[in-house]
Amino acid sequence: MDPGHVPTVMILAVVLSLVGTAVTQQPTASFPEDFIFGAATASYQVEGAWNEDGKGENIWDRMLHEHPEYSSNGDNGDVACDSYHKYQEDVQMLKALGVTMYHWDLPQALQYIGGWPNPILADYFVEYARLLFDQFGDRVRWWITFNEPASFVGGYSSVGLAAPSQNASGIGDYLAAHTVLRAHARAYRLYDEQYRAAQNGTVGITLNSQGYEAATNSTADEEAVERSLQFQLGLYAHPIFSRDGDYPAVVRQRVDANSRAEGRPRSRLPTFTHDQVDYIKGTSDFFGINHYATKFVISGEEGVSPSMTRDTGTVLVDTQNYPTGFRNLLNWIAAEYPGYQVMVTENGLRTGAGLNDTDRIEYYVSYLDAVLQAVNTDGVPVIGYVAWSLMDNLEWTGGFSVKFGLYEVDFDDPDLPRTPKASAGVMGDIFRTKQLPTDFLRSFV
Ligand code: IFM
Repeated sequence: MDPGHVPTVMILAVVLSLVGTAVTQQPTASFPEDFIFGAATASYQVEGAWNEDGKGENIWDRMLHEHPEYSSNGDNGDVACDSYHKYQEDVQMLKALGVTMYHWDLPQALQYIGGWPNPILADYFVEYARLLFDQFGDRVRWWITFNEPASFVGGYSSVGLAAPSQNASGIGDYLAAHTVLRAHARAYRLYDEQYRAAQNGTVGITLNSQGYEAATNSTADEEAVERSLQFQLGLYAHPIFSRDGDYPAVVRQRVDANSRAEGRPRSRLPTFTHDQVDYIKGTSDFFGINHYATKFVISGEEGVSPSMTRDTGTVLVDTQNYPTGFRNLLNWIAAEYPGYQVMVTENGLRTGAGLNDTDRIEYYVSYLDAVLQAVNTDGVPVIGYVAWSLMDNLEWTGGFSVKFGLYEVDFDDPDLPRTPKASAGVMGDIFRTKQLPTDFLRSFV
């Protein structure tokens, strides 16, 4: 871990000071006065300066240098949005900022010893957390240990989709998840024991889940929805947020059974000791959730063997932007893990280029309406919402042609100028007024 290159904009959870034209639509729906709004980016996706100031190589540098064919147009994060140098300009787009500790860019040196499937990574992570608490804890109030473990453990289950591109499906991903849960808990406990009293911050984790809806009203497909949620979200959430801790029973039972059927001497899903179950339980001050779309599923089998997909026992029928699916997901989280405040740490729409991004505005307003209904009608304790993303950036192997930004970045211009899109104006208004311009509401399904 290289303190010399600890990024100024490695950022999540930022409160925006967005510029742009005010919207004139009649606001009719209000968020609570203390609701937190923000927009997010991540270090590898915006910073660039990949080998400057003593920064070491990470697993994404390595994968996209060795295999440019894995990403769209051979794009990589060597320069990205150059936020490492343009941070002052970027900070002008923000009012305040927090920090996510790990957003997928593991130092390559740690991948040489196996990466996240190696349990010793938890020791390295806790020392990294200590360094961040020491260096930034006097200014940072919100810490997120990991962003989307369910996404980045995918780097241990397939080739060419995510770094480090290791083909260990159904084994490496579970081992990585196991280490990440232990590493997260250690960072949280470290903060509790040595920093919280003086720094008075909040420490949590961000998980990610699509919505899941049954494609038919059969009991089998309803059960498939529950399995999808438990494998995607419960795998990480149950050990931390549930009353009993440990992996969800259905995950334990299915991976154990499949492992036996495959003739293995042990389950592909590792086991926590009783002490570890107790140690991990309760190690988050809030429930961070990233969400983008909803999947419609039926019961069945697909995917290679072994794999998490096959263990889940579901077949994907369709994926849609479906705000009601988000409202249902928020309700599921509140029912499954009562007592935790929920923070939406990413939500956004991928589009092509263009400043007049009406589809993004409709997406945001409709999804924010779903959040509002979850809060005001259903009583889900959502305390904040962070849009992905502040600016167009490197969408991992999707490259620079996938656009998520409220601000456009012109990647053809060596100066990489930032220009607000129409969505920046509308979202800036929502963030300032805490009211939704409901004229933009759209039913996506
Ligand atoms: O760009 C990613 C981000 O790094 C993690 N969450 C999903 C985003 C959009 O795909």
